[in-house]
Amino acid sequence: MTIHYDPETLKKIVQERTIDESAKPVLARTIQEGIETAWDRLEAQQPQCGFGQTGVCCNRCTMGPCRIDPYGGSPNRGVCGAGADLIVARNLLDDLNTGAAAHSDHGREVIETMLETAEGSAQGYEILDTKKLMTVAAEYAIPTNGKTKNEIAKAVALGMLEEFGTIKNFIQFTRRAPEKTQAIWNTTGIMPRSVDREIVEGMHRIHMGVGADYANILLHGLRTALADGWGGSMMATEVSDIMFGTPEIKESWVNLGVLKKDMVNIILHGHNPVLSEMVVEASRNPELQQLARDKGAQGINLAGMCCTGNELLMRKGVPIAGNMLNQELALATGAVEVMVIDYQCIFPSITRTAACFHTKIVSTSEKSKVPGAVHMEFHPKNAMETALGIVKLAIENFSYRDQNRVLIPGKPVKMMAGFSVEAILGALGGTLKPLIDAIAGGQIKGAVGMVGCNNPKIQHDFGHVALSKELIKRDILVVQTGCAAIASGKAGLLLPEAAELAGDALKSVCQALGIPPVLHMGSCVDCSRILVLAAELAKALDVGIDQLPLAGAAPEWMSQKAVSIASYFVASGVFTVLGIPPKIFGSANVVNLMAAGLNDVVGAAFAVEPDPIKAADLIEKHILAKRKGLGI
Ligand code: SF4
Ligand code: MSK
Repeated sequence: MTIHYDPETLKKIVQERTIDESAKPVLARTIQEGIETAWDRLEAQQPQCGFGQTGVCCNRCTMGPCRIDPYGGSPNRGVCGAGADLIVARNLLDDLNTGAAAHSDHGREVIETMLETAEGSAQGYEILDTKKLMTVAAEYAIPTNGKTKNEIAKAVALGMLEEFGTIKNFIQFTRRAPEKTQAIWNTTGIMPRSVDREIVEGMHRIHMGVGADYANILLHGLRTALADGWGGSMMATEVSDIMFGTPEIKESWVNLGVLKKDMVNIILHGHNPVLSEMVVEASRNPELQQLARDKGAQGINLAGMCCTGNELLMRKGVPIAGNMLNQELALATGAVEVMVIDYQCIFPSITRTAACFHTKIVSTSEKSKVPGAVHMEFHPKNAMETALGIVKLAIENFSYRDQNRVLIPGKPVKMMAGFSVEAILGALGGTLKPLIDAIAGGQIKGAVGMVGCNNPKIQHDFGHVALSKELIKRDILVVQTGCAAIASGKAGLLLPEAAELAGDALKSVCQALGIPPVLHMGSCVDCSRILVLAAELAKALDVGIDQLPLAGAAPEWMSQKAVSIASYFVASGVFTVLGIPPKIFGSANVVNLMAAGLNDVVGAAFAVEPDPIKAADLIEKHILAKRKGLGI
């Protein structure tokens, strides 16, 4: 069905929804052809529930659901007697738990794959980064003398799997934090004991009638978040590096223009790289390449989406089609044969979008099935077989593409990615000293870790791009992960030439090193790389992370994982500005604790500021105060 809009109205709607130039023509198509997207569904949800937005509805038990008047009127208690503070705090912990669980469960799967690889039962994998394997083995005090690579990898995997339910009461990677930061965690009682324990205890604490002290509940939230950042997520990053290689600086391409009209297009979407790494290998299979040519295609084209895309970009240089709000638009190009999904951030309605075209959605995880998808379940023991099967399915589906409906807009944008901590150290000549000198000398005023998603409540990519530009203009270096990094890539900020947009001081540093002023550090779990970098800086200066001129930002966040990430940033001592208000404004006490009280507990707190200029003001003020504290 074609819906007729006058060109000006259509242009205005598209303009309001996104700043992504490559997305605009496709977005216009979705509007004209009635292909539903998240923006349409957000509109259909208006007005959204004020109780939900302020966090004061509770549906935990069958005496409810209950809701509290967020303005202090009546009712002010649920049936059980819970007030706004408790209900808001429990809801927040619920979100945080879910996010920490998602990251950590992903981490566990990567570790299990390494275990099966080391035991020889995984198909097609090998241990690629022996250097990192040895480093991590040393941290876990695993003897390596006379041992084979696989024996060491097996011991590391078992050591890490033990961390999920350990009774030794600490997580090994928390020892990477500076002593002063660890001391804060010990004093406040938020040193995480094990990954699963904190998440399970968090679930326990939000059960009806388990405690009524909102602050106590939120402190446990910080402990759970630390178990994610310094536990589940960090293990996911480190083991992915060991298995698939630690990222090095490389160039690639980004936006919907990476799709190719004359090739079989396969999009890899989700978060866990274990299968998609195999799809990359499978796509090089000569027989499949020939089959693609036999079907009339020039070859097989892989493109990433969201964080599976970031993982493949960082290590393999696979181009990336877009971030979270690009997922439906990629399908609406009509050029995608198969979208492979693992889990997280995949719209549940993705198969409805695919059904508008010939595209097949291939689900691969037992825990993330979607009605209407072809399910090709991934297991390490048959990884290559599954990957070959997926690529073959895509090639066969190429025959069903209607080339007259293909709309691939514009040209892809070049970008630089692969800034692991190791790659950053490499660019600096093997030591952090040049970075520390640049910070001390004021050429770099400070650094911001910008993370998180897209959210149709904010013009797509605007939050990330506007804040990044504002920060670099003020000589503040930006490091990014997740959808934030993809947004910057599309806007051209991940290129050394973008240094022209930076302040003179930062510009000179970037030009001397040949790096962009915004560095792509990886996927959502790779926010742990930001923690490691911050820890190394703090250790070099013999201070806690909370004393550094650093900040965090999540301008367009939406997911529960983002709640966990922002919380482990703050719990680690990093002031963090959110562009979307969290669902806590029904409790003044919770807001006060999060925005101010935490400063006395962990040396950092949250702020909410959707306006990028004002957010940059807050961040700069914070960074200048921290510089003053350090006497620089
Ligand atoms: Fe209502 Fe209390 Fe049950 Fe929540 S736990 S639904 S506030 S009675
Ligand atoms: S993919 S969690 S939308 S960053 Fe990691 Fe993007 Fe947020 Fe998902």
